[in-house]
Parts: sequence; C-alpha cells; structure tokens
Amino acid sequence: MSLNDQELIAGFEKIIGKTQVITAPDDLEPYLVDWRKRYRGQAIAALRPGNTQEVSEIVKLCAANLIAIVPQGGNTGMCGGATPNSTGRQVVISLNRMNQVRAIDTSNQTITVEAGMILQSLQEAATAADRYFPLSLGAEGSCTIGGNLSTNAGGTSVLRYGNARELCLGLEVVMPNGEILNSLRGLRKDNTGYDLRDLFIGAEGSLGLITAAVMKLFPRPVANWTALVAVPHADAAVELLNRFQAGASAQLTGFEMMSDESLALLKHYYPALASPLSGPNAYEVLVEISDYESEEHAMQLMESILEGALESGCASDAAIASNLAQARKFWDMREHVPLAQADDGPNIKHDVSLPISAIPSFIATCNDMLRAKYPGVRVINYGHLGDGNLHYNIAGPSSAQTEEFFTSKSKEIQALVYAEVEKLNGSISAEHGVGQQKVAYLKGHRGEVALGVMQAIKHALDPHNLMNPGKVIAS
Ligand code: FAD
Ligand code: 2HG
Ligand code: ZN
Repeated sequence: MSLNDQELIAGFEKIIGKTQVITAPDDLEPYLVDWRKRYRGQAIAALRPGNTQEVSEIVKLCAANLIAIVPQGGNTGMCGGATPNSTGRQVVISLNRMNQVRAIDTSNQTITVEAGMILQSLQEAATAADRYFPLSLGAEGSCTIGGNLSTNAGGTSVLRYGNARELCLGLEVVMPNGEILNSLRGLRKDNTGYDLRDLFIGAEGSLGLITAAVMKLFPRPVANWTALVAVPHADAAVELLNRFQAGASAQLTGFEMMSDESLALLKHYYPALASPLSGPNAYEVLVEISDYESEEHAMQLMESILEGALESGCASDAAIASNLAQARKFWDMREHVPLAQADDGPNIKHDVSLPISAIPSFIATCNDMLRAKYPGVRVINYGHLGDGNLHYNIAGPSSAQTEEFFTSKSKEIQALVYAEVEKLNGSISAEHGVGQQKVAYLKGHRGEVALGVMQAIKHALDPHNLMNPGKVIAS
C-alpha cells in the first residue's frame, strides 16, 4: 500500500530533517516555476538533501511509492526541464545544498565537486588553485554543475574547450531505484565497456540524479584580449571567424555574434551597455584571444588579425578592450542580451545548431520568410557563431504585443524555423536541451530508430517512468 502525502512528508523529514522539506505554498512557489515563467507545475514538496546518501534514501522512498522526481539545480534552464508538470504525484529534489569541493588534484588537472555547486564557485575554486575551469555562461552566478552536465551546457568557450560533456571525466549518480553508481574516476582513458557517464550527461535528469562529478582543469592563460568588431553582414562575420581561426588557432577562445536588433534591445533596457562602436551595424562580434605566452604576443595577434579584417572589408570598425573593466563590459553586453529579451516579454526561442557555413543563408531565408508573413516581427538573433550555434529568437512587433504574439504564433513560427533547420541538417537544440519545450519535436527530428533506442534505455533504467517524466521523451 502506497503512503499518502502526509506519511510521505513524514518519511522525507526523517531522512533530511523537517526544515529541508519545503511544503508551505510561498516557500514552494520558486521550485514550481521556470526561469522564463513559461512553465508551472505542482509538487508534494521540494526536498533539499545534504549528501548523496540522503538523495539515495529519498529516491528509494519515492520508488517504493511510485512518486515521480524532478531534479533541480539553479532552475535557470530554458526548456522547462526542471519544472514539475501539473499531473501526478511528484517531488522536486533540489541539489543546492550539495555544493562542496570534494577534492582537487592539480597534477591530474581535475576537481571533484558536488552537483549543486554553482558554476561560478567552481570557476573560483579553480582560480584559487591556480587553475582554470573554462565553462562559462550568462547564468553562471546561479546555475549548478549538475544542471550544466544534465543539459550538456555550452556557453561562450565551447569553440576552444568543448561543451560540459567534454569537461567531465567521471560522475556519481543516484539511479531511479536509489542505488548509487560511483564512477568518480579522474581518468582520460578508460575503455571498460559501455560509457555510462555519457549516458547521464545531457539526459536532463530523465535517467538518474547526478550527485557529484570529476571535472577537468586547465592551466590559466597569462593574457586575455577582447575586442568588439562591427561587420557589415553575416557572411562577413563568418569570414572574420575564419580569419581568427587561421591566425589565432587554439588561442581563439570566444567568438560571439549579436545582430543590430539584439543591440537595439540591449541599448533600450541597459543603456549603460550600449555599444561603444558607431552604428547601427548589421552585426557586432565579440572576439576573445587567450594566450599562454605573454600579453604582448596576444595583443600583437589581435591587432594583426583585425588589421587584415578591416583592410579586407569583412570588418568595418573595431575596439580592443584596453583594460579589464572594458573587457568585462563587452562580455556584459553579450550576456545581457537574453536578460533584455526577458525584460521585453516572452519571445519564441530557437536554440539551433547549423554548419557555420550555412548560418548566413539560414538567417536570410528565415528573416525574409518571417518578415513577409508577420509584418513588423522582431528577430533577436545572436549567439555562439564559433560553434555554429544561433539563438534565433522571435518577438512580436512591439513590447506591448509580445505576450499575445507568443501565445498565438509560437507553434507555427517554430514549425517554419525548424523546417529550415532540417533542410540544412542542423539541430533544433544546440545547447539548451529538450525539457518539456521540445518533446513533441523529438521524433520528427531524431527519427523513429533513435527515439526507439532512447525509449529502450529509459525503460531499462527507469521502468516506472519516475525520473523527470514528460521531459526529453514523452510520457
Ligand atoms: P536546472 O535549470 O535546474 O535544470 C536543468 C535540467 O537539468 C532539468 O531537466 C533538471 O531536471 C536537470 N538537472 C538539474 N540538476 C540535475 C542533477 N543534479 N541531476 C540530474 N538532473 C539534473 N545554457 C547554455 O548551454 N549556454 C548558455 O550560454 C546559456 N546562457 C544562459 C543565460 C541565461 C541568462 C540563462 C537564464 C540561462 C542560460 N543557459 C545557457 C541555460 C541554463 O543556464 C543552462 O541550461 C544550465 O546548464 C542549467 O543549469 P541549472 O543548474 O540551472 O539547471
Ligand atoms: C545565451 O547564449 C543563452 O545567451 C541564452 O544561451 C539564449 O535566451 C536565449 O535564447
Ligand atoms: Zn547560448
């Protein structure tokens, strides 16, 4: 016989203590809504375990009573993956209290951390050990390493260091039956059967709860040079990228593109972050070079590549940050574009991945198609051009119309944009995952065979569909 809600709550309190079982409606509220405020669900409680053993005991109690589990880290995800749905009995398990460094091995260049550690704290722990942890994204002050791994987060340094997946060497995972899978090994080579670690990375909590991870560290670069570059069109941005790839090779650590409409939105909501370049420019690109030799070497590299770009016409203007504060401002500009969008109201998000060479034609085709069909539509188009990852976000003609436009046009606009993505053999989720937002598109995008394999894995590990039901794969 299953326990009723009150009996379950008493059971959870026994495992983690009364204060860590959140049930009061006001306290529970933040756990039930996503960052974009597009999804809302319900839960018996939000549970805040303090260690892996407690997570395991909670999961065992849930499994015995067929209670669904929604793992949550910083709750900054873009696809509603950390938000419970509105049917069935479920709990949110927040990993936020599990935020400790377990070990640092500077000779092995690794750090072992608990899954609830905030990304920025991990970067700081690496710096304190005179090492560098490269994963970086706008939400780094609140997202967690468990969330980063579960979404296989990308961010702004992928072109040099890879996605979260490439930065992880080992995991500790609480399985859907409560067993603890320990593969916290800091090994760069380990060919002993199936790679279980990679199964949980990017699974968005649908196969188990990540409780700890071994992450790679790197030597700290001695110099970073950042520049903001105006380009006349998207083809020129790709040409500029190729010039930097040829000239700077592995020293190119950031290449982020922002369209004129993104910059206009930024200027409107964050006037202090208006671009220092005279504009408007069709696109502005943030370029970062990191160097292990010297400040002078990095500076010379930046200047010589920019000189060539300005001469060739693929760049029309450029400003090299002359100090750390200015470099920070350039990064703040880029990282505030999604915040300006959120201030403006809901937008129809497309986090797409394409061959870099196809990005200019993709933008041109989609812009023409959408502007003809929806006069006045705003295309807030920016992203990680160096990775072929575009945030092609669509908003109604004015701020006042965003909500109505979002509600009435999301489905048809997504269908149009995704059809173009498919034509170019791209992906409908580059870095944000599937969550609940893209579940309906998965079969069409990945195909029946791939979806069948995913369903078989899910069923084998989680036969009662208790881990984050309705996320990634339809229930
Ligand atoms: P949550 O939102 O809490 O959860 C995300 C998913 O992971 C959910 O499915 C959840 O169930 C699951 N999950 C969380 N923790 C665990 C765990 N321990 N075990 C198992 N499953 C778990 N993303 C990028 O990739 N690149 C960017 O540049 C980027 N920029 C952003 C900028 C802003 C301003 C914002 C708000 C978001 C941005 N994101 C970006 C999206 C988001 O920050 C990332 O997806 C991040 O990795 C989510 O981490 P989180 O801890 O907030 O996870
Ligand atoms: C970014 O690159 C994030 O800034 C957010 O991935 C993108 O809000 C978005 O669409
Ligand atoms: Zn992004």
